[in-house]
Amino acid sequence: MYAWPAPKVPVLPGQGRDLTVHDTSTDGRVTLGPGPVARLYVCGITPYDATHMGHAATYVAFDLAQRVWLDAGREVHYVQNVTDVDDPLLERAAATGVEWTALAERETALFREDMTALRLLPPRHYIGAVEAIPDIVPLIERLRTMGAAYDVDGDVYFSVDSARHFGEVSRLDAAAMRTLSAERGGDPERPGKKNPVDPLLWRAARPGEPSWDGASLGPGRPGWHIECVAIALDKLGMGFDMQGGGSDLAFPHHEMGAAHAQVLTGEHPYAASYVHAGMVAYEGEKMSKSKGNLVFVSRLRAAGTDPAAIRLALLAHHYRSDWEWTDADLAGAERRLAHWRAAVSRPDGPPAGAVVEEIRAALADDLDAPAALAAVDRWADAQHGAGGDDTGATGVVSRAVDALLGVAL
Ligand code: 5CA
Ligand code: ZN
Repeated sequence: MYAWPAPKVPVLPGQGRDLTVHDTSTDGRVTLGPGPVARLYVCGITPYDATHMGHAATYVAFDLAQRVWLDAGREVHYVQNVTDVDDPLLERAAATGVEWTALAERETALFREDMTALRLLPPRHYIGAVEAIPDIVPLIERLRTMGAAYDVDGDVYFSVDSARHFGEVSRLDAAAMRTLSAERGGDPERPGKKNPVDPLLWRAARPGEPSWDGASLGPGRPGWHIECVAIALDKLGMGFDMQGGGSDLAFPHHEMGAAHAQVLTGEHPYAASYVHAGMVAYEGEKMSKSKGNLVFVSRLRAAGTDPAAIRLALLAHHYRSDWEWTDADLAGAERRLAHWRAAVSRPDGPPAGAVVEEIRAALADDLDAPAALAAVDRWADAQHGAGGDDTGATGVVSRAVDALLGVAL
């Protein structure tokens, strides 16, 4: 499906750096040496409600990764999905009396607008679960032939015990996995399963639910994890550089995805790094569509908030930290944006070389956006007190803030 228009990314003088990130599977740092093309898969939305600050913060984090790679002279092959058929979407559609496809289309359209406003680089392939069904069915059939999948009353489950590396992504014990499985879309209590955390691959058609031809699987719809695996294997192949998403996806979603892919291909690893953004809370709890404690990007935009200020508010927190959104975040970002804009509008002052290198170094070091913002703050402070030598600095700084932080001054 169509993604959204790409913002221009200015090319900067000097040399960008290699990206080092924190990898969940090793709980350590990896420097990604992706060669000329960096391959990135970031899990997309389930489009049953508008983009909130938590989603936006997560997508901005992976946008920074791409900007570091681009600055280092690499090409980025970026893939994102849309979970446009799944239980929460169907439940919301039924509860609100909206046709489920109309709900998915409306919320996906709004997401595109939000991503465009926030100047996120679009994926090269933006693929819906429904679109991917013809690729998903043969993978499930293959897992079944291999003995890695089994039936429970017509539904098909993946056997996690068939995956040699199962557990390597989240490194959780069985009890923790079981608890999280129940909280995050699994059904550990269902009788007839080999392992309580075994995830659904194919859900047989139920009355009143949409279903598709599943060949030997019978009519039904795909499970969640196999959706992302089918898309990632088709578009990126095994061993891609980074699997990204919020920390709530480490288990079960990314764990199961890695397990499916490794059994299917006999290769390891699925991804060279599993990178997870912290959870954004609001009013004391994780911001979530199911809880309804939400601050929407689109609502702030409609109220006249500059999207650049929203982006700066998100960048002020390190992507791996859990934090709580407050109105003060936005007020602080608006002040910072005004300060930076005034600084680049003044006659040239201090040279730009140091600040560009500081932004580069901060982002290459596990996407440390707060450190990058602090570097620009220092430059802007100095600029306000400086004279009027024509050093060309303001142009270089505004291009660096645009290229590396995605903020247009
Ligand atoms: N469609 C699946 C992924 S395949 C899904 O998780 N969709 S989602 O709409 O629920 O979330 C989209 C992305 O936003 C995921 O990476 C998720 O981890 C992230 N996310 C959701 N809530 C928050 C939050 N409160 N803070 C930070 N990130 C969040
Ligand atoms: Zn996913």
